[in-house]
Amino acid sequence: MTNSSRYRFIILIFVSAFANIMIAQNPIITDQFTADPSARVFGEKVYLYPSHDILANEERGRIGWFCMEDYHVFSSDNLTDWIDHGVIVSQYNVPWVNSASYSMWAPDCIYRNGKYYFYFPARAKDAEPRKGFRVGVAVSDEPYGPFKPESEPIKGVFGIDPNVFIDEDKQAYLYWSAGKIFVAKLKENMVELDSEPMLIENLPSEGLIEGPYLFKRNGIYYLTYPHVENETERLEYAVADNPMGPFEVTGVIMDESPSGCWTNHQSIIEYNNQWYIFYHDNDLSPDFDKNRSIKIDSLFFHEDGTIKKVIPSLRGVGVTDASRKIQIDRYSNIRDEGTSVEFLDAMDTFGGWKVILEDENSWVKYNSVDFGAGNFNSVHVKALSSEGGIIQLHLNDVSSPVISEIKIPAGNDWEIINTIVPGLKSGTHNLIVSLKTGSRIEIDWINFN
Ligand code: FUB
Repeated sequence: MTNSSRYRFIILIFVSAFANIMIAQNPIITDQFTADPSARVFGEKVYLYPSHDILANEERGRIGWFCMEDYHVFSSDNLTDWIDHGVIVSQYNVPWVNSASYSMWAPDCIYRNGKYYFYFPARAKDAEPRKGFRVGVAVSDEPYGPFKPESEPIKGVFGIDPNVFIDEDKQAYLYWSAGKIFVAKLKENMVELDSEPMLIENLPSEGLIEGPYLFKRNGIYYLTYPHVENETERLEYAVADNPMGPFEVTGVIMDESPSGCWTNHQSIIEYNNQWYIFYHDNDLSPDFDKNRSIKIDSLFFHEDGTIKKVIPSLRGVGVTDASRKIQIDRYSNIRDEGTSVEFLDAMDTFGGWKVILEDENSWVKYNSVDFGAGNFNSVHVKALSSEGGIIQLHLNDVSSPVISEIKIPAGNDWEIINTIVPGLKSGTHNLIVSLKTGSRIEIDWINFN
């Protein structure tokens, strides 16, 4: 171990003692359901403030509907390793919230004058059942808390999905939705409106619109929002040269999910000179779309400032260290025939997925694996094959030379197979796994040593 890797290892152990670390591609949080991601760059890190879906039952919430009792915050400095800092606000510690409403929907957070302001919707104590969403604020000295909730919701705001934007002239704006999108100025104290709520006009008049998220790039204000144009939500945007409009509907950022997940909800940030979109789908709960999971993909602009449509990926973003478990079921590309992805255990989806190679010549590609200085000389593969077979590894492309052949023994249990790989290259490469012989090989992960 070099001094710097020893130092990183010690830090990792130290942080692990206080928070839960996840290493994941898409979805990025795999030990709980998360939705409505609001990502923010604070200092050197990205902080993620999502909703926290749980499953309603006889004792909590409304069966078959959204059920959320609290919020966690997550942080990362590489968009791959996420630290869960735990619960920051819950329905049990906000004085004005109905603590049996399980209605803590999409939040947001922003920094101003040394404080972090966390905005969240919830049903108020005095509201009619299933109605009465208000928006509250909790304040902290740090992005990960502790957050202290204000005793009352923001006066004049009735609705969900708060989003806050502070312009270069320091004026803050609060956006929220109530079937349509509204905006008002915020006072410098960030907890009171400084103007009457205004309906944002010129957005689609048919179909629910919610989840506003505004960002600015090159002087253009982009108002992004989920909208039901057809049967489920897709992500769209409108642009303006003023944060309060008038906005002009400009395009679709992401089509409806083929999974059928009825909602989607986005945030868009620039981090280390790359733009990213955070959104959600129901990857970990394919049969129930109120238990969702957050994903990230890169976002690009055309020369004229319009947004290129994002095709959701499983691979997500970031570079994966070759020594980590490379989850090739989160592939960047796959041969259509003779390949499939299934949960390792359909009864416990938090356990993740496996890839199955069934046809000779079937392959799966996982991009951006970092082999460092080229000091790796063996590979571990966790695999299962009742009849056994041989898989091949290639770097960069499936037509590139085979760097290793790995014999998977016949058996009915998962095995970790270790194979020497001499002369592994340094640097960052795509990793391709192909089937040479065998009728069905299941692979959980691969890593290099
Ligand atoms: O998470 C509950 C609601 O679903 C959010 O507030 C909406 O934006 C939609 O994602």
